[in-house]
Amino acid sequence: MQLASLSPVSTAVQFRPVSPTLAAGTTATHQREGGEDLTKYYATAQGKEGAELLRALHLIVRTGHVDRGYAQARDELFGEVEDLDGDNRIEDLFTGEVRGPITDRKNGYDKGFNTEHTWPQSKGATGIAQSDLHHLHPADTITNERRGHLPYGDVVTIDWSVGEGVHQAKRGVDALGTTVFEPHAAVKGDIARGLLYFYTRYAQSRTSDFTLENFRHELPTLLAWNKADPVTDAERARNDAVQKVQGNRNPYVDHPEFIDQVKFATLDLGRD
Ligand SMILES: [Ca+2]
Repeated sequence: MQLASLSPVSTAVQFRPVSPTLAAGTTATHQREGGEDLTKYYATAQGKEGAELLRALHLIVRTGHVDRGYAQARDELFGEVEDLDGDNRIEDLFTGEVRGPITDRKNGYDKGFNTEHTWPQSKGATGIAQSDLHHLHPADTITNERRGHLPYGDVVTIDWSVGEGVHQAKRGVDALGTTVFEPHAAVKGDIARGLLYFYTRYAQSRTSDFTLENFRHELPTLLAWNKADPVTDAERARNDAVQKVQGNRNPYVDHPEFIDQVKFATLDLGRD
């Protein structure tokens, strides 16, 4: 018997095991680093709903948010926030493919990853928003080019895809005839909660390029994706890690029920 035949194929595409999901609407009970209670962080949001809740959440997430610059933010992303178990292996946002060893932005690029802005830079992710890790993720460079600045959505007719089965990401036309991009299922809720955060953070303190062009089209899909892919412990841990470097949290990861209480579907989203 040749021992070589028993060696793992190092070039095979690798994925992490699926992590357990918590029920949608589950309230976070863990403590923030340093022991400060999440209840205190969200105190001014309690008892509010609709536009009033949205305003309260905007003020909460704006407070203490530090702009470290885009270069540092991406090093934090590749070196810390996306590698919480410290195994130096990073996931592609779109398919879940795992690559490594990656310890910073530079060797992330060497492995074919760059940084995906789920709210595109061309739609207003500039200034402090360009470096906001709540909506940034490592992604395969080629797949990221295919997504470009398309809205996210459910593809009905595929014109391009990568990966297979539950790990497939695809581009194509949605039920309304708009060209959209659809990532693998396990990340749909994460993207939705990140984009709902982005709207909450920036729609009321806009960058000069800010536009709702994508968000208006995406919103019904994001609300559905939030339900279909509930918050996981890994997503909560990521929220903690992002707070550690930039000073604010994603409320919709801590309290998914806020999404229902804001009533996004009937909200006046504001000017485009
Ligand atoms: Ca998920």
